[in-house]
Amino acid sequence: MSTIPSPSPAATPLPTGEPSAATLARAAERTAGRLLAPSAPHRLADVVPAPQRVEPGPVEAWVLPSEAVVVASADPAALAVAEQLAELLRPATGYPLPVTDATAPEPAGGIALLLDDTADLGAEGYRLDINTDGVRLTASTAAGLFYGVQTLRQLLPATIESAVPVSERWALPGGTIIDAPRFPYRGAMLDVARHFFAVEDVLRMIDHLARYKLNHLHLHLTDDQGWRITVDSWPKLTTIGGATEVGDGPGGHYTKADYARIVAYAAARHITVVPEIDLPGHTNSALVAYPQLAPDKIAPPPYTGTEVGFSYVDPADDRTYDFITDVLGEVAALTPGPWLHIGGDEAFKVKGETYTGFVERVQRIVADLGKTVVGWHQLAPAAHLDGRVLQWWGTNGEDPTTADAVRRGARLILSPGNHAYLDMKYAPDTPIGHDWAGLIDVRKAYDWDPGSHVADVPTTAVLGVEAPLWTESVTSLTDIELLLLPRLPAIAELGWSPRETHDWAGFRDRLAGQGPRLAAAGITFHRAPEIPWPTTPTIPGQRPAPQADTAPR
Ligand code: TNX
Repeated sequence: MSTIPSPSPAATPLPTGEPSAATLARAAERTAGRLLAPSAPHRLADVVPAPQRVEPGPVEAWVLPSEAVVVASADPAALAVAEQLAELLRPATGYPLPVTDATAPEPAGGIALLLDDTADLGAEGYRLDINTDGVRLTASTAAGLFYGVQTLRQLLPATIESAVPVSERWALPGGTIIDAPRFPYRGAMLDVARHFFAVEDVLRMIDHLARYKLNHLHLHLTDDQGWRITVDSWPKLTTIGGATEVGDGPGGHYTKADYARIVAYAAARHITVVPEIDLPGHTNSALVAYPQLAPDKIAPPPYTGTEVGFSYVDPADDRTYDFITDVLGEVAALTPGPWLHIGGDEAFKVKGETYTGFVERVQRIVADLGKTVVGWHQLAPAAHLDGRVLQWWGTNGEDPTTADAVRRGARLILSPGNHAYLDMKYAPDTPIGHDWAGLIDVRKAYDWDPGSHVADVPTTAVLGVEAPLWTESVTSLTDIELLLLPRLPAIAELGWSPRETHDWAGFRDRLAGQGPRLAAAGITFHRAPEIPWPTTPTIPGQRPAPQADTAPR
């Protein structure tokens, strides 16, 4: 089998009158022999995260033809998802896949995307029907269509992830999937403060989130080692506070345009950005830039180590709250999503009523900006405020203080340190990462239930899950991917899939099927030994992806 000789698939549709791509593929196969292992037929249920309901039909119902059209409801949001689908499929197939609209889209031998607000599928649900006539995807919202597209993508052969054309039978299993998430909040966090990451790296991480139907990206924008977002009214936060990071690196920061680019890229993938300004601790970089915020009004030296808990803004000075109002106001104005995360963790030097008084004042600033406050669960003892969300990162589910805050109205995002922390090592020999919360192999990341994890917190108070990636030891995109994959899909499944589908053996096998996809897409992942990874197909013309713990540093 050979590649279709075209470096730019979208630009070179097969001319009419020429043999079809399928004919070409067969001819190429005969003459060149097969370089690729035959693609095993995919089962309709081979999807991560596991869908709510799968009704399999014929093992192979339909093969995407080279002349397929993607037809969508005549609505800009539906057409945008149709275009995203076509963009996903064009590079590997080399097919033109034109996108058209219709009032009542029908597959007609291609793919139809229907936006139907009378469909009873929920805000993020979708229905996918695959039969001999093609693919029909139905949802009440563009987000639902987008998630259906992610499922469809996983049902095609793994080589669909190739950036260059591959000769392949683009076969799909038949049947129906009806799917919707268990929890409304499914997220991951990237700490861009300990080490700064370029916008492109963040965009690539957003792609990984989208693949597994996550819908929130939490950016930890400030910490002792660096301040990463421009604040016009306090410019030295970035010019001085942004110029450092852990170790000797140059740091960096996002301009407002950079941040807007991240927000827009995420929004196009139905992902909401949750910005965090960590207060009152984790603020050394701000104190270096503006000593008047410091309790002793003396600028501390810049900090590039990895200790925590030593810095804090002066809770007794009104100017601190003016600063916070300005900063949160500017960040809120750049952020279309409802959330503002105010940190609150490890403020070891601001105790008792001073701490709760500070938090209550900052919670009100957030509410006055029209945003919903999120903070680490250390916020729990402070007074409740409408809508408040606590991000729980404990390692022991017996937490009466958090349970009490929930009784007073708080909702929880679950990020248990010993299951969901992506900066923990997989095994003692993982080259980067921490182990203070223990080692987290894929099974440990998967085997817990967000709905019942914290004692005396009912499932109804759980907004969802988030996998945080702290970056004290993470310095490159390769590092990010190594720690993210394949644990992110485990956390994504806990956030999306109904509890009844929870099954380690089944998950392990479905996850194994992701290996060739990630490899074909050139994405680094940890070849966790407990997962039965299949042999990765070689895609002609593409460098093999780095795959091991030993990825180049
Ligand atoms: C604890 S988790 C922290 C972070 C560190 C992390 C390292 C949390 C809210 N605070 O400041 O980066 O541990 O794992």
